[in-house]
Amino acid sequence: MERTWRWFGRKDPITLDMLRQIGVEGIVTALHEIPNGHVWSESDVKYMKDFIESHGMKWSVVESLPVSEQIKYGGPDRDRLIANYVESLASLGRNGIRTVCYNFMPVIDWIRTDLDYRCPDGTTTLRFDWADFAYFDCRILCREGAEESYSPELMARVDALESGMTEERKARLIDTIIVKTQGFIDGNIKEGEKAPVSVFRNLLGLYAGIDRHTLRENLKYFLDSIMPVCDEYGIDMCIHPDDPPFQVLGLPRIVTCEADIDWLLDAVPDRHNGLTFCAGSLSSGRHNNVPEMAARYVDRTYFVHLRSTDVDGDGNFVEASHLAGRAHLQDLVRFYSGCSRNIPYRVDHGRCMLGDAERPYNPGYSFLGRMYALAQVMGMESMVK
Ligand code: DNO
Repeated sequence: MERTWRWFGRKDPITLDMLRQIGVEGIVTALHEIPNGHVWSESDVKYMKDFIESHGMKWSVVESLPVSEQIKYGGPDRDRLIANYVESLASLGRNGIRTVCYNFMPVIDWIRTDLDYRCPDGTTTLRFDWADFAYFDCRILCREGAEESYSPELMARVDALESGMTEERKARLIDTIIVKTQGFIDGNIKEGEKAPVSVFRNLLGLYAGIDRHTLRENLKYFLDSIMPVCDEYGIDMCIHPDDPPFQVLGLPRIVTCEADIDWLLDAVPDRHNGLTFCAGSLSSGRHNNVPEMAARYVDRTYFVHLRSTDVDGDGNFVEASHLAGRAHLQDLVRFYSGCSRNIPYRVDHGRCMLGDAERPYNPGYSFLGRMYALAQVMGMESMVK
């Protein structure tokens, strides 16, 4: 396995020199300053690649080359945006960068409801709670028909939350769900947005009438259009599973389980249509058996995210230690280390610990917490070699 680390570019408070010291071999990054939908030129890609190489590492994986919403919902500008995407892939290909992670989640990328969940040992981690999420959906977003998406028991918990709800808590929920987790990954809503909820409502509106079937067709259309450039340069496209792997906010999500992944790999059988095996995202759906899925899809897996979760009886989940939880990272490390291909992996997310909270890190992307998790995974690797 190739040991990589997600680095957010020159603005990242974690420097490439620091990463070399902790055993990182490859960098996972993107040209974050280029707006979504614009072309990544060959020279911009080269500049970043040279910068990374001048620090003794390589640019191993692009995470992400973002897919514009219009491509996902099939808007009038989608062919132009796909042509731009193809051009960006060609720029990467000409620079020898051949692993690209992306996702096809409508409107909202990964979702959490608490970014500072306190663990018994004093560290903090990320959590998703259904009642908080349903509260956001039904009482803040006020999405039409939202209440029908939830069970009566869950709606009773939403009612119970109402009594203790303050304006400050509401603002924190909004910030957590649609701003803080989204802005830094080139999402739709940037930090500092004055009216995030109404921007978000408008975005949801774009998907009116787009069901699972149409979203799948749009994904196939996109992949069919980019496979020729991927074949030409040998680029592996690695879709990131939906996080969490279930339907939310009335939006279709189509990379949540084995049936979805089977469909995706069969619909576009070109071997450059592959997966980012995000153990953490998949583990937060109780329907997924992560080690079994790793084995089933290994031939089309070109990038691995190592992270784990604990899921309770109501489906709420919390990000677990990398040594625990339902992803069984020890089994995955043993399995991937035995593969003939040197698949890049990165430790995904980490606890906030030992002063991480005082630094301006993106949620989930602490330094000490991730370094600690990386050391745990390196320990696993050394035991199975
Ligand atoms: C969150 C990340 C995701 C991921 C994208 C890939 O921590 O795992 O934002 O990078 O979904 O496109």
